[in-house]
Amino acid sequence: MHGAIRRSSSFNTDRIDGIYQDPQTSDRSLFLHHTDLVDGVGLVNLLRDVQPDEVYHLAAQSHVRVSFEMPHYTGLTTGLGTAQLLEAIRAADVPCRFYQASSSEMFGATPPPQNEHTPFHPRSPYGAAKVYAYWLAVNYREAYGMFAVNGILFNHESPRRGETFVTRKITRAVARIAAGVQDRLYLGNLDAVRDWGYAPEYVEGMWRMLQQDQPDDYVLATGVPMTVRAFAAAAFERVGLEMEKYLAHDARYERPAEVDALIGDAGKALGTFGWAAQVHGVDLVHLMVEADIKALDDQLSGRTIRIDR
Ligand code: G4F
Repeated sequence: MHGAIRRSSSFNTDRIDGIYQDPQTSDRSLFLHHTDLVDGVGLVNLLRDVQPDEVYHLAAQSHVRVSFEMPHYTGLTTGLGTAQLLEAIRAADVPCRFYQASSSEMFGATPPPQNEHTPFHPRSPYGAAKVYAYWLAVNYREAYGMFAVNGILFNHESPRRGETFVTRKITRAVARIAAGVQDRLYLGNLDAVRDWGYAPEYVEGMWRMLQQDQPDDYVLATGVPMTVRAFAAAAFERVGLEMEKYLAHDARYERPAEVDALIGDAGKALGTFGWAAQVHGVDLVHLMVEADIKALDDQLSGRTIRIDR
């Protein structure tokens, strides 16, 4: 397996600690390569060297709020970066299957339930860039016969979720408040409804999409709605604390335009390759809170060792 990572002056592989292998490891099965979506020639060279069977295009500026602050950069990476990668595959002449990480953010203002036939109405520069990338994948399928697939994934979470997305921000804060190392949790809009699933199940769904005989587009979702407020309440409830004592509002976390409700219908994925989400709602909240309690406990007791690489 080969992975592409951006160069950083500090270590940036901690979220793949579980599978990371040092370059000196014999029988290595994971190879990481520095690259970037804006480096078109580098992508061509990498694809030519690696000759992948499958390419999972997950790279993006993926934070919706940040996309309002950096609309041009978001368009360059999330949108045009997809064009770079698709062209690089053609230039390297690699007959691979291509997965495009499309997003439920593309549905934006269109009311739920959302499925593969729902019109797009993005509400952020990020959503608009993803719509462009979605149609590019469809276009390369139709124009060049590429095995290009759009996975339209609703929010998928896990203990590895980045700390600035709302689920992890909440579960991490709850663990810290319970341990007495944080006083308050500041959030924006509590009324937004999301369809939160468990990321490992979604990754399996992505792989299944690329194992089909024909390329197509699929929604992955739980179909179970939950507000940000209900997610936070379940997290505080898990540690026996009253949410109202610790939760505060900060308008900085609100967006100029909000996506009010995302609730997916994954019936096509179920009918085609038997995929259905198992983990959602309060079970997902508790799983993430418990992981953050353990991570904090390891950190506070000095058991966490930063791995140098
Ligand atoms: O966790 P979020 O930032 O995720 P969002 O905007 O739904 O986007 C995520 O899911 C998409 C799939 O639908 C992906 F394409 C995208 O890359 C990303 O992974 O925010 C969820 C909701 C929003 O309505 C937001 O307004 O939570 C609300 N919220 C309230 N307070 C907050 C906060 N979001 C964040 N990040 N931080 C807050 O303090």
